[in-house]
Amino acid sequence: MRRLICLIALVSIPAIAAEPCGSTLGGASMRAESEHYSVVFRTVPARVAVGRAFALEAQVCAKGAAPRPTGLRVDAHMPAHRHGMNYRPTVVAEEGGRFRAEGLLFHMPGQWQFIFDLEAPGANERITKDLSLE
Ligand SMILES: [Cu+2]
Repeated sequence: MRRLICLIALVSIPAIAAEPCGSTLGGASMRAESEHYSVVFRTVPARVAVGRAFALEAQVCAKGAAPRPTGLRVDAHMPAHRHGMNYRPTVVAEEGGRFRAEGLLFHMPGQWQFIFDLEAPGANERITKDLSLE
């Protein structure tokens, strides 16, 4: 039951800015796309290290007339190994349409994949982005 509660730790995403997606994020960022949404994000610190907790700052933008997303879940896994992280990140909405996920930790080197699950009226979407960790 505890796990279930963590899985649905959704946050509401504030108004989406008209500027280019990710413009409210400082510094280098990664970008991932789905049919209706873009996610621009960066890790804090910028360089992810094995066994070190990190955070993720991101902005979600709707494309065209896509409805504004109402919730977001952040996770990561290693597709080739069929396992996730040992920790469940928490997601907090911030100003300017940004959000911050805390408590990510990649416990082994290899090919990881970030997962952004967006809840939106009528259509949930999953956006993924690979990250290779040495
Ligand atoms: Cu693994």
